[in-house]
Amino acid sequence: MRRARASQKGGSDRSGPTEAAWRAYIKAAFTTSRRFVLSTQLALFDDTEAGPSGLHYAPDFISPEAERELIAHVAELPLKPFQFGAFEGHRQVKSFGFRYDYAVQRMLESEPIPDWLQTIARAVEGFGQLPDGSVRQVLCTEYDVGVGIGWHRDKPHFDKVFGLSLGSPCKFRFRRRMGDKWERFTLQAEPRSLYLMDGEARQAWEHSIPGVDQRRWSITFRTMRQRP
Ligand SMILES: O=C(O)CCC(=O)C(=O)O
Repeated sequence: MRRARASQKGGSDRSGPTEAAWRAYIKAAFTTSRRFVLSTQLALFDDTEAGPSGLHYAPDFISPEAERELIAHVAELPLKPFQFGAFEGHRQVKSFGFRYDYAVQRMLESEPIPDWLQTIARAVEGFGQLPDGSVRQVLCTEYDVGVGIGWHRDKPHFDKVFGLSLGSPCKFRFRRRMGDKWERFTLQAEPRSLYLMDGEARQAWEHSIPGVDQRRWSITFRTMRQRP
């Protein structure tokens, strides 16, 4: 598996990297990841590996410094337990752009995607070879130790789903039914990595994350399939 590493140019002070330095990290990540995805689209998780088709993975998509910056932003958000109708999940979330309301079973507009997420959203779109602005929904999630997410497929309103892992690794598990058995695959999603679920990985396979060993944050970037 080829690796793409973001450069760590640019200074930082106690308040974090400057905007210019931050853009430099992302530009580096964008450039290397774009090359990465172009050169490995067919090789990564191809027939020689048992992974779902449409699953792409870029380790080290952002630098450790950019990771710290993003975690600091997410930690400042008014995170709330994930609401699943009458039930409450253990993970803490904040949605931007749109949010699916399980109580009314509809996609609702939510706060606009904030400025601090725009640069990374552009980099993610670059990775997916999508036009700027394709990412219309962003979900920031915090998983405390022992917290995970159950088996599911993302709502059909969404199309491509990208996930940036921050803070600690997780086992990103996939399963799909094959007759009376489950076909399974686990991606070890390292901190600072980005995954993309498209095609079968998105439509045919379910995914889940078992309880994490250390606190983990993720930022999920989604394009829309249909206007809600
Ligand atoms: O934390 C992640 O990377 C996955 C999040 C996820 O599957 C979801 O919010 O639907």
